[in-house]
Amino acid sequence: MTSYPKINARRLLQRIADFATIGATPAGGVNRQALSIGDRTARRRLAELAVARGFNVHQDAIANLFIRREGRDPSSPPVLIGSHLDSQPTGGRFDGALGTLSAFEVLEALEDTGVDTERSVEVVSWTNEEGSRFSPGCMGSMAFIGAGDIAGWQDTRGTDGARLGDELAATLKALPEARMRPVGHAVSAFVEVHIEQGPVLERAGIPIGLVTGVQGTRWLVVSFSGEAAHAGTTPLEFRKDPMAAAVAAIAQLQLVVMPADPMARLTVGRMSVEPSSVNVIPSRVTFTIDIRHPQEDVLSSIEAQIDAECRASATHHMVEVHIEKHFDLAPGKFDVAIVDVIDNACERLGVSNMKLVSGAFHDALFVSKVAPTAMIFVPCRDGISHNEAEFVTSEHIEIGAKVLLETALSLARGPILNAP
Ligand code: HGY
Ligand code: MN
Ligand code: MN
Repeated sequence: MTSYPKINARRLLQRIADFATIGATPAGGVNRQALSIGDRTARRRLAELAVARGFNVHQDAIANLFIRREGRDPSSPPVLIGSHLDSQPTGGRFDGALGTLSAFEVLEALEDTGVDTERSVEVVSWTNEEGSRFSPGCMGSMAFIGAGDIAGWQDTRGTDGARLGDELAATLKALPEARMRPVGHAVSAFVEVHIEQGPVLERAGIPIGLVTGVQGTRWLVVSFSGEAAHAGTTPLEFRKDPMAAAVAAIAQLQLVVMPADPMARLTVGRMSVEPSSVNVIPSRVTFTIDIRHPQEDVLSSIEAQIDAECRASATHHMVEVHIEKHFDLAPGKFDVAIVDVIDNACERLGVSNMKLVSGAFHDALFVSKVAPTAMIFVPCRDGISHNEAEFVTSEHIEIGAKVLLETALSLARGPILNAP
């Protein structure tokens, strides 16, 4: 080892700017939805960078991408670091990409100084964290821990009508130099850097969040079915209008859920109307509901409220209602020992931090079921995310990567700062 490994901030910032051109949107964000051409291009770019540094590149049957730097003991489970490269349709350039590229920068910093770690260090880019094109989210990490259904997901249709199996095959094919590996392997620890996607760190003026856990998430798809009819000739008493039922149910839920509990989150993010003609009373209205809460029992009571309000509205408007659950992620806690390793890394670096629970779900929550896991948050401007205006300062990007490097060295049993 020539010198102590150091994050090359300029290189990392350049990488982030470079990846932001892949699927770039006119408003400065990215549209790199899972298994799309943009997602494949980003994976390809990362694999090319990895091969150029002599790292091993692997992918599995759900297209999770792994980049490995061998340790002294290749047989011991690697330290895994990383995040995701897929984005929302109008996503920011940092959500996922920051964690994945910071992890790759850690690997490069180790390689730059030839430092030896006992454990191998692997960078991962998880497939379909967002779930915006193909539901559910976190498909890659879910499959990795044996909680997914790769065969069952093959015929899933994306919001653009594409078949998941076809897109997945094309994605795997687009990276021939990535050696295939089985889905799921032993990991000694997993650490993910991510933007907070909320305002807490920025308001506190603290650069690092020690994420102790993640709140629960459920995704419901509600369909009201009525009777298509003429907009001009059908009086109120003859209408079986699913739009009237949907609007009434949503309005009622907005009144009773979040105002009653400041920790509750309820979002109707997507709606489709059939036949969607200006002068036809719809036959069917379908919409999604995303609910979040730190307590699982409260999530269940919110779900029961949704069921009751939708059924009451369906009865009142003489239509049918059908509710499906597409995602059910219980709240979870991260490993205290890994949180401590990150905390100690911050101390050695002289970086202040604070503990917090994540409002967003992350692949780390799934991985925490099979390996000691925790996350490192950095602030984002005004807490804005899932928005093209998402922004992180260069200073916070650098601090996040430095803490990740220090943490990875501890976990991989490499040298650590000011070691006695
Ligand atoms: O929706 C989420 O919480 C994550 O950011 N995909
Ligand atoms: Mn994310
Ligand atoms: Mn996201």
